Amino acid sequence: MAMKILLVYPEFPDTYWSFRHALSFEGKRSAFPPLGLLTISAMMPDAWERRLVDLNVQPLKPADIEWADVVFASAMIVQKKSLRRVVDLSKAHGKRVVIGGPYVTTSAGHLPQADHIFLGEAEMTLPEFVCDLERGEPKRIYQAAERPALSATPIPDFQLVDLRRYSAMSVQYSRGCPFQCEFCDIIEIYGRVPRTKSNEQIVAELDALLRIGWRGMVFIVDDNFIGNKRNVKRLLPVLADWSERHDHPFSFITEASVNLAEDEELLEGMRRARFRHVFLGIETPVEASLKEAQKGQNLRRNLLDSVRRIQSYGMEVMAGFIVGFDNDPDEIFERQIEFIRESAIPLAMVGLLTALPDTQLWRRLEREGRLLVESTGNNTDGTLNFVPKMDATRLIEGYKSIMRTIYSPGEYYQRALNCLDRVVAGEPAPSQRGLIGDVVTLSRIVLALGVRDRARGEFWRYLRRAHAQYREKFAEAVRLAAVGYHFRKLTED
Ligand code: B12
Ligand code: SF4
Repeated sequence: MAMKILLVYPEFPDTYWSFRHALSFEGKRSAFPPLGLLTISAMMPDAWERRLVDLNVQPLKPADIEWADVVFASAMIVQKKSLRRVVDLSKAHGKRVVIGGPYVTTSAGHLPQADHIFLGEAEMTLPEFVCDLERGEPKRIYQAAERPALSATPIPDFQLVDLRRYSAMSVQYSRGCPFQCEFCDIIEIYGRVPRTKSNEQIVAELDALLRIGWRGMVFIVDDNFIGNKRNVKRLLPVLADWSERHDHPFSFITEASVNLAEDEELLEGMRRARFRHVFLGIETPVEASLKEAQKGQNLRRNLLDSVRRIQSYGMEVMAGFIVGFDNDPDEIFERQIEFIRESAIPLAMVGLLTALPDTQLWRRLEREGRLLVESTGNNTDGTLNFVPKMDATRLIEGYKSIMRTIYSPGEYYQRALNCLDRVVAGEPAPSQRGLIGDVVTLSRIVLALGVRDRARGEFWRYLRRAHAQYREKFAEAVRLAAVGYHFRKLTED
């Protein structure tokens, strides 16, 4: 039976992660495409016609819904309002609606009225649903019995994506993480035994991206890219050789645990394969808080040394920081600011500790009677969903003071310069947009930051220093200025 399938990705609120103010310079609408939907699309029968509407790059038109037989939607908690609107609208058009993804998996209690609900990863359950639907007996709930081997994951349907709208493409190598951080929902959703794809699968995905014409940044969206060190050490040389053979069409960005800094082979492998950015979960420089968070992997070496070591392999370090641990001392805000300054991490994602559903933290706070409400899913919106040890008003004020300080123009530009100083230059990063596109982007940035912005004096001083001292990294310097502008705008808002 041929079916028309509409895949809908709900809208994100405007957060630090949306990169909205920086993306507009590039003429892009969103940073990354919705890989979960592209992946489930590839599990559907070839005869089913598929379309993607990502609300972060285009509106959902009534005609799109009218066209479809079935609407599939995926969401994180932070997209729950928009998901509800998508479901209601599709139901109002009389459509069958299927939902899944991390929000649906972790919050089964209060979901919108969809016809079919997928809990967990869909590699085994979606084919079952397809059969049930074709037999006319689809179930309401599909619960993955176990976490599937990623050999069952098909090449995502990248061709559904309008490449012009995104600043990077995504691939996934592994799911899960071996660590046990108390606040983390990754290990609850995807497990503590990292499962990886084969080298052949990854190469086939990169080939697919190349075939549809992508050039530029590729985000390896793993929870912890080095979760399975043995396998990743086998992948990295393959990745480097593939890049070499294809004249380096991509540079890579990923997420990893801090113990990356301990492993020379991994660092060298990532440098060769052209990893340019890595996001680390640093969380806090306070030892007692790291212990409380069960983040032993961050206690093994000096954290500042670890960051410096990774930067010396040509990777800009981005990192997550958290305030609100029970063990945070009174001077936590100054200590976080100091650490971020000294580590030369331009993009520091600082958040308030959040109890996500069904995490170890959630369970502890529930036992202690400290849970307040379900999380908004956005740990940077200045709200708390539990009773902290520190006075709540003080905590929120302190959090805001960190953001105001680290994204003030002087502080940010200095950090960006320090980062340029430490990150050893690699070959120029490939660009999807070509020279003319790059010139247009540069003019937009100069107009916004160098003419209209009240901090234009600092911008020009920064550019002059970057040009004089780090000429070979000038494009990177401009990119950092643009992203810093996004963070400052949001902080001011
Ligand atoms: C890439 C990524 C992002 C990208 C988004 C890219 C995009 N457009 O999708 C960026 C960097 C922007 C991002 C941001 C955020 N993210 Co994010 N992100 C991820 C990450 C690392 C990978 C997502 C991915 O592509 N996975 C690959 C696909 C294949 O996996 P999947 O989505 O789970 O899909 C499988 C199943 O779930 C299922 N499925 C999924 N959808 C559907 C739908 C249907 C109908 C069906 C049948 C099945 C199904 O089938 C797939 C195959 O098995 C995940 C972690 C993870 N491992 O998934 C976190 C994750 C999704 N993010 C998370 C969070 C919290 C955020 C932020 C709120 C962070 C913050 N603190 O502010 C922000 C919010 C964004 C915003 N603007 O406000 C949480 C969500 C928690 C939750 N329970 O909702 C996760 C799980 C990680 C975490 N614990 O921190 N994120
Ligand atoms: S290292 Fe990151 S992904 Fe792994 S358990 Fe800790 S927070 Fe979760």
